[in-house]
Amino acid sequence: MPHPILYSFRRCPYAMRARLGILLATQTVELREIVLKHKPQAMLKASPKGTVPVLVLDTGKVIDESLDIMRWALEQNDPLDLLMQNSINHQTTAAKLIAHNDTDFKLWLDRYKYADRFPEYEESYYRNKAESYISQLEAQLLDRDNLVRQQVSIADIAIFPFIRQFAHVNLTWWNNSPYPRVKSWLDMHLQSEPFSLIMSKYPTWLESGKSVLFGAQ
Ligand SMILES: N[C@@H](CCC(=O)N[C@@H](CS)C(=O)NCC(=O)O)C(=O)O
Repeated sequence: MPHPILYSFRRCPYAMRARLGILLATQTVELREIVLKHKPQAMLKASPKGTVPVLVLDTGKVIDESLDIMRWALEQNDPLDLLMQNSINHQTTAAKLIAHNDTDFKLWLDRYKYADRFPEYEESYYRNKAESYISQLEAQLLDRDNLVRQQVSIADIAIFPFIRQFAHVNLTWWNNSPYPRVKSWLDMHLQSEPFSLIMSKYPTWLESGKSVLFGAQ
């Protein structure tokens, strides 16, 4: 049986969440590491919008939104119950946190990260806008080690790759920022085994190249 194909880019937070979902769902895919400036024709043929991650199933079905890839993987197998199937309340909280991350927070994160491209305001203005989401995460972590419940859920693995980006814009500022719970939560996920596994380096896939398997073997 051929494995589904995942077009991925190591440093992309959307691709990170997809790889985490696949790994924690114990699925196996053929990983094709791409370069964003030279997207392979085969990927663009499958998904003309040209963003990673893209998953191509053996049925030919294409899933080209990171959250949908996570959900697809976890619907195959979800040993940690990351989807929190028995709690509509938890699912709703997770969906709201992820939606906020993917819209408002991501917008301010990009302006903060590339503040020189948005000279209308200072870097700190953009950081300040993004910080309201970080405060919200800090409040979520008041009574628990993860965002929705004590154990990890889809919300944590969908969101922490973006908070990592936010932290990395100015690590000195981050280390001195008033968000102790978000900092510990981020460190916990960055030091976790799944994160180190999904951040392994793969050679770039060339159309003619050899395939690399990723996930449960
Ligand atoms: N909504 C998409 C967003 C994916 C996305 O924007 N990925 C970025 C890389 S992090 C990308 O591929 N951008 C296209 C480009 O840079 O050419 C998803 O969740 O999968």
